[in-house]
Amino acid sequence: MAAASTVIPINVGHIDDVQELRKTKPTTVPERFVRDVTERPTTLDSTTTTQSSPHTYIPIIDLSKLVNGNPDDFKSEILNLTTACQDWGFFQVVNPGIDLGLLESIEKVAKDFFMLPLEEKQKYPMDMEAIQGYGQAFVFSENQKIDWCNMFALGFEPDFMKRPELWPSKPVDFSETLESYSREVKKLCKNLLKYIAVSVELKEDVFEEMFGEVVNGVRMNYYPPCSRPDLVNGLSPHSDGSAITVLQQQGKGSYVGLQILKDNTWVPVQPILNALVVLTNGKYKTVEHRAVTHKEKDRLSIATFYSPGYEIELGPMPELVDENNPCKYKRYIHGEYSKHYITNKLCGKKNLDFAKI
Ligand SMILES: O=C(O)CCC(=O)C(=O)O
Ligand SMILES: [Fe+2]
Repeated sequence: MAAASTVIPINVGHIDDVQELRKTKPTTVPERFVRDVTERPTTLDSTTTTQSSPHTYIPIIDLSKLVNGNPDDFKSEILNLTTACQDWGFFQVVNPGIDLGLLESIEKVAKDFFMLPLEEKQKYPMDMEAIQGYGQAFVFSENQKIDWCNMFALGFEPDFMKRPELWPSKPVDFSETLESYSREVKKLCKNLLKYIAVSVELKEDVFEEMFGEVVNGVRMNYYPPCSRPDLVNGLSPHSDGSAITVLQQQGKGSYVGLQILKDNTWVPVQPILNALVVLTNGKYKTVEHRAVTHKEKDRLSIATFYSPGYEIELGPMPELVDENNPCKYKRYIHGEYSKHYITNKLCGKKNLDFAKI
């Protein structure tokens, strides 16, 4: 999600809408979606792996223990947070302080939107420069392989990011639901950043002060079933360009589609509310992740990205740099990084090279 920038003429070639493909040619996967052997998803048996297996234990943070837990609970949950951010760059949040009904409503309006006829959705075409609207994003050439996914992305903040012409009139309660949802998720992001600051022994409002006028937006991803999930990517491996991402995965009737890379193994993540974290001079990790598809089932995910203002200069926090932890990242203006992020295809953690010394 980023501000519109100077127009770079690009030819992305013909992009099939994956939902239409699924409707009209359910057994066909066009060549443009078929990955080279090295890029194909490997661990596809994700439905059988659960968190009960110690190998795939994924950190869970109970936000209620941080917000109103007793001092012992608070301390132990901060320690959990530290481990989660250091070892994984990822955790699932339980008791996120968001009304369950709202989580269900946003899923419903998002799904209803994707189920509209193509002509209706195409009233809000993807602006590839800004990554807002409906369709495919992160495509930069006609030779580039594309993901088995439809996206619908919208910016909220700052004001100039909001593109009212891309907010759909159907379903009728879409905008209102998204407004309420994003307000609540923003509160969650602020809260998480506060506790992340505490976990690295910084002042709790350090990020809030640093971030200025935050950049905030949502991306809804819809993955229709695919006859050959072994050949395609739902969403290519990447790390997010935000400071923090809150990802809601479809709760019911779906499959385990999100995978995160841990010690060179793709680990499936059972759906709960997730958060992905970056930004502390390599002390805390950014996690590489991807989405895979399923032969019979579809899947929806809703990612909210929360970032510092574009004009803010970012760099390693001086408090986290010393002889033992030398500076690994340069200082840069966040808007420049954002532009770099959205003008390159999703490719593992390659976008981070921009910030490295
Ligand atoms: O569908 C998912 O679980 C992943 C979505 C994601 O990583 C993103 O939108 O950046
Ligand atoms: Fe992501």
